Amino acid sequence: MKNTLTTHPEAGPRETLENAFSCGLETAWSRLEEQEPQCGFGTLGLCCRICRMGPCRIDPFGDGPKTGVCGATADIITARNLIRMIAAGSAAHSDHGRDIAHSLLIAARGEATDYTIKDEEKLKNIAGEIGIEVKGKDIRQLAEEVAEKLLAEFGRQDGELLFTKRAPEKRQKLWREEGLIPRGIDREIVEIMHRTLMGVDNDAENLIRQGVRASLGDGWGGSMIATELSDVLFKLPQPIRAQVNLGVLREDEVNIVVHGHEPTLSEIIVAAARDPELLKLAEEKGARGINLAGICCTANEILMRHGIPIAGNFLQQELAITTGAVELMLVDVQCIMPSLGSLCQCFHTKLVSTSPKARFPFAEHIEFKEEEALSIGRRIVRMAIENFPNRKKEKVSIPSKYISGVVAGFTPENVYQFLGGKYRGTYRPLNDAIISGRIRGAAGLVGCNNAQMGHDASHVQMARELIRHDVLVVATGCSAIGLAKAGLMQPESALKQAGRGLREVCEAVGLPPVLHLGSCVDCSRILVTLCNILKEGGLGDDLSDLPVAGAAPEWMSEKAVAIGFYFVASGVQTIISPSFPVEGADGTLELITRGLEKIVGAGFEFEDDPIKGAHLIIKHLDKKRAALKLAPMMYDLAPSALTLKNKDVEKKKR
Ligand code: NFS
Ligand code: SF4
Repeated sequence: MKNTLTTHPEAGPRETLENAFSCGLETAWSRLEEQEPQCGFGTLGLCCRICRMGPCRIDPFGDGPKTGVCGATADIITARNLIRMIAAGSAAHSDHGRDIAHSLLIAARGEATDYTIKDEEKLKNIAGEIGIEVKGKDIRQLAEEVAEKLLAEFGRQDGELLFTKRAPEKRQKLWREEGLIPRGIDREIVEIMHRTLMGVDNDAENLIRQGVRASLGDGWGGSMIATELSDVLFKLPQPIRAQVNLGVLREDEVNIVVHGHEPTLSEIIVAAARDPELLKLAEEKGARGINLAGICCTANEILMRHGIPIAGNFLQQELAITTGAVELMLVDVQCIMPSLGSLCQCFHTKLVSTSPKARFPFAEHIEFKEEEALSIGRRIVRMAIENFPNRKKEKVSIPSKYISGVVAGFTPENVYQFLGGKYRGTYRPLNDAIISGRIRGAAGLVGCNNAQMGHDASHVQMARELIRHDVLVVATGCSAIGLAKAGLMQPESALKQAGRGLREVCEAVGLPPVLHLGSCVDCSRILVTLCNILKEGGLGDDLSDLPVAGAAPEWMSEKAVAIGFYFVASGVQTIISPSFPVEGADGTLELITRGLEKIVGAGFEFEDDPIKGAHLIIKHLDKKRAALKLAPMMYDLAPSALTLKNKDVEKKKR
């Protein structure tokens, strides 16, 4: 299978893949081969099936049709389809945020007694920030008021989303003047669906502007609410050591894999898996214990807060099952392949779906309700244990050597403590390191991996090239998992790969050069971190002044489109690969690259080569540094050795 070879040697468990193929099983890679060549019209974004006069397609090269039946041009078609992707992505993140807010609400009202408020300080901070009086209220009453007020953000009809106030004044003013401030999270998503209906908004720029507004409702709304309230309910993460990759599965234990996104479920499974009674049952069934591991972003949630090991990212979900060692995989929503159930048929693995929103072929459905959380969690864990004796030894193949250490659990709050020391949190040392040219700037690597591309290879190569050039990397989602698998979040080994300036700073403050900031909704932590850096001073007065950039180098989900857009709309230049499906329309392409830059001070760049992508970032950071008149980089890379560039440093050395 040709695509086997594209699996990144350090990140991807090739044996498991080969095991799957030798058993005649399908995976995303083999199904991709069957799909090839994939549709050229779709890749360029030139097809429309929004109404039933279609489907229509535009001929980009020959003398075929240049408009759809209704007269829609390539620009209109691509812009409509692109912002529909933003709507779907924002809807997913925001529905997640809504669910967390709802969980907090019923926990506060005493209707979901298995949840408690674990971070009272964060709750109080948020309450104060959104204008709720804290004094004299007990914690449950406060939680109820915060949950109600943030839940109202979803259905809000006008005004401005509360958390947009976290953005720098200048950015808020720009959004306001450009009509980009989201009024309500759901409202902007619904308006996309309205505007993209046949015969409504037929101006590519006007469409893209609405896409921007909805994406901001995700980043500074739904996703931010998800992150903030997850911290309140499940505690603010702290740096924690753990392990990643398929080697975390255990031959002698009951393996339960949680896959999906919402921590309301995975948190409960963590608790259930530690239940002494269930541990005893596992022993009785011949297992040495219960091993919980995660896939995708729910994995990041419980990694960040409990150090639960991660079995893999998006492209590894099928591989986890093909190890033959998973007793039960439970899923909730998002990024879950519909293939899992049939794959489980070849093994003893049970697939359990839990969300009323998401059912899957061959899955057993156990509906999750917060009101009965722990008893449902225990039922699922029990089911896994009882399935342990059904494991077929001859089918078990755990690629044990694929395992890496990781330090995860960074947040804007604790990075602040790290940098400033125990008693006085501050971003000063980071800003000073950027200003003096020890650190070039920062890059956020986010998003999925994609069977069309090498498994994690782009994430890993890009991150390595960046840290080599003294760029601090922060990562979330599947990108973070990919980087962790490649050992880049193990400070000891990662620091060796970092440039001298970055290494010096990281060693001094005790941070790794690649920081794990959490799940995909935790991209909102990146926004908050950037605001904090800006507030610290010396690096301009808007987010677009900062020497920072974003990248989604292997994206596949519509959620990544929404994330990319709210990064760009917040002033962060973003490198994307594969390209958004707009390349067949020059006008739309121009709009989301240079056009957006004129409006929000940042745009998209498409680059499939991760090294070239890294250098686009480096070039962008250098441009921002020059505009801020910052010192030249202290150490720059010569072909073979590090050379000193900054004259002051040279003097000092003498
Ligand atoms: Ni986000 Fe991509 Fe999914 Fe997480 Fe992974 S595929 S857009 S990174 S798990 S949400
Ligand atoms: Fe074709 Fe226009 Fe209908 Fe799209 S909306 S399918 S371009 S007729």
